[in-house]
Amino acid sequence: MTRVWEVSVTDSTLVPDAARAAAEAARSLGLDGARTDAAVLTASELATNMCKYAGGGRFVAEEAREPWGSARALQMLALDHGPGIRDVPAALRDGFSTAGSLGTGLGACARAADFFELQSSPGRGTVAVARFARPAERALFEAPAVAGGLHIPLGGYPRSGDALAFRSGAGRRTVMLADGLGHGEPAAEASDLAARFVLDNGGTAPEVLLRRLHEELRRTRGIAVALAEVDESRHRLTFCGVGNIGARLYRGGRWETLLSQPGIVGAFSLRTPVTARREWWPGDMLVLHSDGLPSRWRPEGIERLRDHDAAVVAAAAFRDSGSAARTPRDDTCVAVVTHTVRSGQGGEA
Ligand SMILES: [Mn+2]
Repeated sequence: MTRVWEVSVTDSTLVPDAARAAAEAARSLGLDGARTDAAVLTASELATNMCKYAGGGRFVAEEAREPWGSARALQMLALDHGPGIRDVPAALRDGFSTAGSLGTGLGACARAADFFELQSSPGRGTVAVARFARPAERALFEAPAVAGGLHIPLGGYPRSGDALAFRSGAGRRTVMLADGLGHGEPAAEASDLAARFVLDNGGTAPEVLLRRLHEELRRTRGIAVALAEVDESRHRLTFCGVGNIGARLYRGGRWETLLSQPGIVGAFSLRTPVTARREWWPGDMLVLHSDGLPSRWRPEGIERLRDHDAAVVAAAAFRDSGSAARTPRDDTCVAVVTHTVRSGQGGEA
C-alpha cells in the first residue's frame, strides 16, 4: 500500500531514474498516457533543477489521497538542501534563469500538474510538490491540501514501514500515523493493516480506534501509532497515541508536544487509552512524525508555512530536520493537518 519510489539524484546521470520512477508510479495509479507524460516531464525538470542549482537532491513519488476522502493521485516531491530561491514567483515565470537560482521549466511544471507548489528557504533549500490525478478527479486536487504528508523509506526500500491515513465519517476527521516495528515487509504489513482499518472505519473516535487496532493487529509485529480527530464545528482536537510517534500542535500562537503512552499496539496488553483534548481554531496546525525524523527536530518556524499545502509543510519539516549529509536511520513519515480556514483567510491568525 505505502509504495514509495525514491531516487537520490546526486548528479545529472540520475535524472532519467527520476523520470522512470514517475512513470512507474503513474502507471501503478492507473493514470492515462497524457497524465503520465506530464508527470514524467515534471519529474525530469525538478530533478534537472536540483542537479544544476542545488548540487542534487531527493525525488520521491507516492500515492496521495484527497484529504479525508478516497480519490487518489500521484504525488511527487523534490527536496534539496541547496542555496534556495529568493524570488519564487519569478522562478515560476517562464524564461527565468539566474546563476545560483532555479532555472527554466518550473512554469511548465506548474502548468502540467493539477497542483504544484514550491517553497524555498534561503540557506536551507527548496521543496516542490506536484500532484497528478485522473481526468475525472483533477478538480479534487487543485487546491492546496489541508491534510497530507510524505513517506521516505529507509535506504530507498520500495515500501515504507510507516503508514498514514486520513478519513472522515459522521462529521469526524481522523488522521493516523503508524510506525510498524522494525522496517521492511513485516513493518509495512502491520502499518498498512492499521491504515486500511482506519480508512474502513471513518467516524470512529480515536480512543475506540486505538482499542480496535490493538485487536486487529494481534497477528502482526505491532505498531507505534498516533490518532487525532479534528472537529472544526466544535473547535476541538482529540489525540491519543501509543509508542514513539512525535505529535506537535501549534495552537493559539505556540507549540505544544502531545504525549503518547508507552507500549506497542497489537502486542502485550494495552493500557486504558489516555486522551488529550485541545481547542482547534483557524491558524492552528498539527504535525505528526515517525522516529525517522531526528529527535532534536524542533517545529519552531514551521508555523509560518501553515497556509501552504500540507505535504509542502511536511516536506519542509523533513528538509529542515536534516542536511544533505544526513541519511535517516529509519523509515520516515511526516503528516500535517491544518485548519480548513487558513490563517490568511481571516479568523484568528
Ligand atoms: Mn520507526
